[in-house]
Amino acid sequence: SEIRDFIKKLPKAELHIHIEGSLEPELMFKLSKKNAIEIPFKSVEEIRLAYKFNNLQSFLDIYYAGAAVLITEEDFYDLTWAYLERCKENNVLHTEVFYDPQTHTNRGIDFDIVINGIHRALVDGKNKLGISSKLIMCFLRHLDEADAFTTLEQASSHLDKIVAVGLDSSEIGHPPSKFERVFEKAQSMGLLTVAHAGEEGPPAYIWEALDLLKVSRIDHGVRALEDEALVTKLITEKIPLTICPLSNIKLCVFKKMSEHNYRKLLKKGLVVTINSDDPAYFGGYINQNYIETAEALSLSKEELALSAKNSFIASFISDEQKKIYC
Ligand code: ES4
Ligand code: ZN
Repeated sequence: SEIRDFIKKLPKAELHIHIEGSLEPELMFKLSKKNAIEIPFKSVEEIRLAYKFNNLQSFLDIYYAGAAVLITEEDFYDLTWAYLERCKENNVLHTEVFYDPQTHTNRGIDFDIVINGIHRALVDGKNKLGISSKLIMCFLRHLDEADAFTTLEQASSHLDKIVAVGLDSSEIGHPPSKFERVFEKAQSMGLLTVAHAGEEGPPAYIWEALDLLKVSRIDHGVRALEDEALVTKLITEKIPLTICPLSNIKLCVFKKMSEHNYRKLLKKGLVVTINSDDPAYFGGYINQNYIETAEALSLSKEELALSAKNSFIASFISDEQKKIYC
């Protein structure tokens, strides 16, 4: 259709993608055999059929189990390279990639193996595909502060490869305040900060991310609409939200796409962006997210173009680069 063609041709930046969430069943199956890691599935089809979630936690349990097939630097390279090829297909010119070191270090994989494999693919992505990128290291919020400090320490010899720290995993019960001191340390090391907040958790968690963690962006943030003063702050201070529509449907944050508040947020003047989150698990890469959102909410071409423009504005590229893209 016309709107699909428009979306496919639109130059986009992606700002909310977990690299472990781009692990397609085919690669998961292949790596499970190569590395002799047992997964509770007998075929690629069986893996896909298991992707039915009630909430964030029911997804995370499967996501962490899947990530266990990643062992060598080459595995992390191949995972990242496969995602970059999808970027090319989706006309993503710039991507800011999350990864979760603790998912790997806590099962005995060396911190350096993970970051070196991902980083090498990102460098090749720039040289061979022309896709620019940044890497964001996320802390798993269900783990404790000390574990996050250890992870930050491990990152200290790789600061040239990381632009920011983030906060992900199980939101409810693990408020941003739990990581105030870790984020303060990260900032003292020259890193920017972002955090998942207001996906399942209350607006109070978005306030904490802003006031305590000093974030440049809120990941998800769809529950901000429940708090009028918060919406005013996000608009006035131009704090971007990285929204993941298909993720929100698959994890039952909204019952169906026609009930998603994306258009309402956009119309209020928030700097909202459309992203894929965990595309191998949630039914599509960034274009699929744009298409399904556009169709369900009747987004106009202008609204789609604004969403794509927002993605560059909200990115961590230099102002010089932004002038070229916007
Ligand atoms: C995630 Cl959708 C989502 N929310 C929180 N943490 C995550 N890690 C990977 N996907
Ligand atoms: Zn996410």
